[in-house]
Amino acid sequence: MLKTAASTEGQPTIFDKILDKTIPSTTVHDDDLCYAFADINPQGPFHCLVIPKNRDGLTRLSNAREDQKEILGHLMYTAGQLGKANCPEGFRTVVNEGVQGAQSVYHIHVHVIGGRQMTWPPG
Ligand code: DGP
Repeated sequence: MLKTAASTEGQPTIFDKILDKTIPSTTVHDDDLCYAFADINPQGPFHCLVIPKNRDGLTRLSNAREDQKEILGHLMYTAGQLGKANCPEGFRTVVNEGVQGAQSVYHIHVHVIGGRQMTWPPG
């Protein structure tokens, strides 16, 4: 199913509520810069989302500013570490972007999915 861009892009997101604990989540990782939690709709035995604690306009990958390279690197590094720890046989990292990229939450996040054999191409 095609997802549509949220008309509220740039407004507080459901992930802000997860960060401020208004909405409960299952913690996978927590550090000064990012938070990782179990996806509510897992696409594999392991599926978490890695998000920046300070979104700072980073709604989607294409919005990233040059001064956000460090946080982007931290999100990807953390995704790799979580994948390695939880999916030793391999895993997939995904950043959905925009309408055709099937992004539904406009608060940048890296999916880490594993624990099963992936196929290619993705849907
Ligand atoms: P995307 O389509 O790339 O924007 O992925 C958004 C993901 O967020 C999707 O896999 C489901 C997940 N998600 C949405 N709402 C919640 C929630 O309230 N809690 C949790 N844990 N995950 C959520």
